[in-house]
Amino acid sequence: YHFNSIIVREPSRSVVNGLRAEDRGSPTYEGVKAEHDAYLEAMRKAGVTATVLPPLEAFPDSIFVEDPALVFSEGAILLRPGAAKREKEVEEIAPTLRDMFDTVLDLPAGYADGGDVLTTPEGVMIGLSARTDRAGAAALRTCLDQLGRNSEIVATPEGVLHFKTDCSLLDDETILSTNRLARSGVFQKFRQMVIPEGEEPAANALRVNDVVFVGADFPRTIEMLDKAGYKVVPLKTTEIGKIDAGLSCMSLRW
Ligand code: CIR
Repeated sequence: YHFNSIIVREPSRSVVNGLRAEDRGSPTYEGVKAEHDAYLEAMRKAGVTATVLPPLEAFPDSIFVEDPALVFSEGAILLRPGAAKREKEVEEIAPTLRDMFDTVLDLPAGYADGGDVLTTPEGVMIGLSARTDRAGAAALRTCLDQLGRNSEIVATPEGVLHFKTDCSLLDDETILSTNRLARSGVFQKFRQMVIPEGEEPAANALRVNDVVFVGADFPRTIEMLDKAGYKVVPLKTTEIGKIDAGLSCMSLRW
């Protein structure tokens, strides 16, 4: 969670057509843009240098740069998103990553979304989901081996979009998790903080340097983290939440 650099992409007007599992109304472009602007400003305040990519009208979900690629200080991996509509986002971000990283690997098989990948000091956890299949997860492990990173394949709870929809890293030994994911036992090696019932989308928090970003709509989670001594910065995620997104998805960090 110590980062110097991030990549973000400005939302396109087409973001109102972003993918969603359940229709709870479309976000507005202005609303998403305001949330994105506030996110970028907060990230910069947390000490990172941002590369800001231009909007892509043809790809409504392309603001969520976390899904088509993975980045580490040792190199980047171009993934293959499991949603057909998002597959070509990889070609769009590839030139930037090739410019910025000496090593850029291609996922050799299967499908994997960056939203299913949680990097921890113990290793990289790859959650199987409707977007990340076994072939993709296994192929990703071979790429991670090449970068010298340990990894393991785990399960994402049924009906949850991404592994990281339900968890985030708070510090070297602590994971913030929904109860449904914590119960599966995947975080035995960690201290776990469990999201209060009813605030499940708060699990997609984001630790950047000394700050933990948390969705502003989740007061009980904010209070819990605050009491535990974390420096919490609430950020609005109401609009992007309508297209199943949270805080980690809007940047690539290294
Ligand atoms: C999608 O369904 O792909 C987008 N509407 C939301 C992606 C959120 N990404 C993430 O949590 N990493």
